[in-house]
Amino acid sequence: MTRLIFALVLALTPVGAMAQEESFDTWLNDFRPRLAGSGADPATVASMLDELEPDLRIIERDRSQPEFVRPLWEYLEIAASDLRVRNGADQIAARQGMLQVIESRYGVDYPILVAIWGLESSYGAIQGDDDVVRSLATLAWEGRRRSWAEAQLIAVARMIDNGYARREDLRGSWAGAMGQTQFIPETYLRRADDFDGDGRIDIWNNVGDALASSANLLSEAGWQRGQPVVVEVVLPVDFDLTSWNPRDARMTAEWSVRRVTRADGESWAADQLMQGSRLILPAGRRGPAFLTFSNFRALMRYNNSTSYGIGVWLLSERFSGRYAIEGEWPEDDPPISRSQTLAMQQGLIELGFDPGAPDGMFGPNTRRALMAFQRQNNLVVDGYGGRQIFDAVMGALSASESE
Ligand SMILES: [Ca+2]
Repeated sequence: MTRLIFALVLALTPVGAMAQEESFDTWLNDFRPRLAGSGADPATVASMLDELEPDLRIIERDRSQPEFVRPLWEYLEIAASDLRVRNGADQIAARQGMLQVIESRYGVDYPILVAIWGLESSYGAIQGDDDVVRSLATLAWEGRRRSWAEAQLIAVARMIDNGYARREDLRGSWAGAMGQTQFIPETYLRRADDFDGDGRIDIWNNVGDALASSANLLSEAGWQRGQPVVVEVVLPVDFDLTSWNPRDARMTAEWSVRRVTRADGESWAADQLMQGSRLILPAGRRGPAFLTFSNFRALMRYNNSTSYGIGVWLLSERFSGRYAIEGEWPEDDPPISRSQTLAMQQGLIELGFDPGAPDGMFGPNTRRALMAFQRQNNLVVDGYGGRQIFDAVMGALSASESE
C-alpha cells in the first residue's frame, strides 16, 4: 500500500513544489569544463555559457503533465485539419521540383515529408522562439533528464564548431526541438543534411535542408518508398481478439485469411499480402481498426507516438484528397484521464491483476492487465482505456469490496 500512496503523491505533487537542490551556477560551473573537455572550441563554450540564466518557465512546463488525454479523433481533426491540408497542398504545388528531387535522392515519399513538416512546425510558421542553449541548460540543471540535456548541449557545441549553424540561429521549442523539422541537437548532428551544399545545414530557414533532413532520418530508419504506411481495415464481427497483441507483426496474408478487409473496399495488393503488419485499435474494438506497416515503424523513430504516426499518415493521404477514415469513433467512450488511470491501476491491483506500479500513465503493462480483466469478465479484449471500461473495473472493485 505504501507504494500506492507514494505513486499518488508523486502524481499529485503540484508544479513548482519541488525545490532545486543546487544553484544554477553550481551546475554551470560543473558542466563548463566537461563541455570544454568534449573538444568544444573555447570561444564556442563562452558563446554558449557566459552570462547564461535559467528559464524558470521551462521547469514548470517540464513538470506539468496534462490531466486529460485528448481523444484520438479530436487530435486527428487538428493534425489533418482542412487548413493544414490546404496549406500543405499549396506547398506541394509550389515546390514540386524540389520535392521530387528529395524523394528520389533519399527514397522517401514526399507527401509524408510535407505532412511531417506540417505537423512539426505548420510548414515552418511555428518553430518555437526560445534560445535552445538556455532551454537545454535549464533542463540539465533541473535534473530530471540531466544526462540527456547535457548530451544535447555537447551536440550544440559541435554544430557551431562544424560551421553548420551559428550561435544566434539556435532557436526552438522550450524542450530543445529546433527549426522546421523540430530536430533535437543530437538528431541534427546524426541525421540533418545539407541539401543545397552551401556548407550550412539550415533547418530553420532553408526548406530544402529541412525536408532533406527529415528524409534522411526516415531513410536511415528503413523507409521503403512506395510501400504502405497504414491501411484502415474492417474486422469481421466475430473476429477473435483473444490472442491479439498490438505489438505482434503478422503477414498481411494472415490477416486476410482471418477475413480482415480493407476499409476502402479494395482487395489486398500482392505486395501488401507479403508484408508484415500490426493490427492496432487505437480507440478500442468499436473504433476504426488499422494495419500498420514497416514504414509506420520508421515514423515512430521521428516521434514515438501512435497518434502522431496516424496523424502524419492521414494528413499525407488527404493532400491528394484520397482518404478519410471510414470507421466511426466511439465519441461516447473517450480515453480516461490520468487520475482515472491511476485509480484504475490501483483497482486492477486490488482485483489481482498486474499493471505495474500505478503512475497514471496508460502504458503497455496497464493495457496487458486491462486485457486480462476483460478476458476474465467475458468482455471484448481490446485493452482500450476508455470511460466504459473504467466504470467496469471500478464496479468490479466495489462489488469485491462489499463481499
Ligand atoms: Ca544548406
